[in-house]
Amino acid sequence: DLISVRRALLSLSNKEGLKELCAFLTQYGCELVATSSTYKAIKELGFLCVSVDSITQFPEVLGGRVKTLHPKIFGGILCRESLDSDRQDMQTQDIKPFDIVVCNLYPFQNALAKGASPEDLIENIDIGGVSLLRAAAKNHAFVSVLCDVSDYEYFKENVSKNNGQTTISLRKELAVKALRETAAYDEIISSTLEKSLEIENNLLSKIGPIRSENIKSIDSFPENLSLSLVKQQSLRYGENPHQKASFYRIADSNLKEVCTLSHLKCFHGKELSYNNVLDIEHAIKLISEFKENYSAVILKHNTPCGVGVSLHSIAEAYERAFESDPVSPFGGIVCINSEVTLDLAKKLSETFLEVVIAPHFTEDSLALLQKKKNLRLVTFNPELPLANKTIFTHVQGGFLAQSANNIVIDWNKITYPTLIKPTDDILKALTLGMTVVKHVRSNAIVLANQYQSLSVAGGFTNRVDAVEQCLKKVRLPLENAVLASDAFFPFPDSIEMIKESGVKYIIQPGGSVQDYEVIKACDKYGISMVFTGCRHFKH
Ligand code: 93A
Repeated sequence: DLISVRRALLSLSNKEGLKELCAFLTQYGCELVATSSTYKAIKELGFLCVSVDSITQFPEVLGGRVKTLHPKIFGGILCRESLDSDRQDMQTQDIKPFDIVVCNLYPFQNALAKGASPEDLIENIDIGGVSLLRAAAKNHAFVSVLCDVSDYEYFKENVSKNNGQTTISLRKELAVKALRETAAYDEIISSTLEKSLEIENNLLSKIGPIRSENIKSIDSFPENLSLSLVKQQSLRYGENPHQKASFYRIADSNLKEVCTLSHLKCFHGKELSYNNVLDIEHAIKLISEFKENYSAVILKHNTPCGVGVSLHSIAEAYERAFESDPVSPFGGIVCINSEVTLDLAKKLSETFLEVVIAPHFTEDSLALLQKKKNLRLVTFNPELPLANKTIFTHVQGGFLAQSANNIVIDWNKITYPTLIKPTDDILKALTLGMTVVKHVRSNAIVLANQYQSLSVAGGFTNRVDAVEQCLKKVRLPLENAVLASDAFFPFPDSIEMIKESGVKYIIQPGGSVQDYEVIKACDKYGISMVFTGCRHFKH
């Protein structure tokens, strides 16, 4: 049941972690075979690699539509060396077996989120990659399949433990993951195409029912865990100086979770405190939702107080996050998804902050920020936090466990119940608002435009107060602003208030028995509302 890693096929749109993976595989003498841009990347990293076309003796054709679709490739993935007849075919047709397939698919979902044209979307439908994953999963008796960067570590750990061999249980697990990946991928593509056909037939303006089966989570949830805890480190004190505190790590290799403290590096400033750890974790979860080139979030007491995105610079993204509420960031923490530049460092220096978290810091930005002795500077790997699939909350004598709230807005499941439909720019604002509100304690309301949050209100025990506070706190103009709500409006009363403010767009889950009244109120005031079908309570 143990298979050596002798030959790997790599075909990757996302090349993160490639260097470490190639270094790992080649140390066991594994031959690397790759498709065009992956081949180039591997060579540039300094590893030996064989191109797919040199094996197939057939060039990549039709602008990349046909890269791997060839019997020498698929034969190598599907062959069973234990079968005489397969071995015979392999010999006569010169088919060499692959032991590993590493493939992540064309990023259809990203293209969709970025508003790609219908032609671009079509080109982002992966054919060969899906087949590679499916073939490797089918032949898991012999082949390991890696479809997700976040599984590389787990794979490497497992293979190291077994002296360069994969176990059948590892290959089975990876196969199931790959099949789920292709199923989810096809689901997105089919519903996107279905919807685009509907638009042509003008069938969209119906109120769709809000069904819980619209919300699918493909994450597996560990039903039976026996957890042991290991003390990782003592913390200076707890939430307040009179409370003692430590950090305990869950020692359960089956859980495969990323441990917050072990993947952060606090390299400057005071030691991390209990509150810092909580805030940092939350900040990283929030920033991970933003795929824009430059995104910045500011948090205070575990609550976002400003979020900004920019296509141009991280300084602009931060400025946008800051200007929406320049009072709250005092003593807050800032997390960004790109390098801290000198420009940004100058802006950060203007405010007293507790922590700055980023994937990197430029040298000149560090020279400036390190002048602040107490300011904690932390680096994190922006890819890792998404791997967390189970959330534990402590209660007296035990833990509550739940699968992570990994649902992102699925625009194919959105319904448009009001007369006016939002424009594309407004869809961006709706997405931003809904993404932020998901990270705010319930009841939560967020006002946003397409570049930034405009006001955040959370922790209210009724929705009317949340709406009222949110509107009251706004400092920037409400032009093209949208209002996002973490759960449905039970009554139309909030809509009356929203109308007074001039806000014309609402995003909310829907699903109230009073939805009809809420929709009627929106239509009466010319407000456009969309339903996501997905509630985001946060306790
Ligand atoms: O257009 S495809 O569906 N045709 C193929 O034969 C094929 N084989 C692999 N796309 C195909 N792939 C995909 O190409 C992989 O899933 C991966 O995302 C990408 C990597 O290609 P490259 O290494 O050239 O960037």
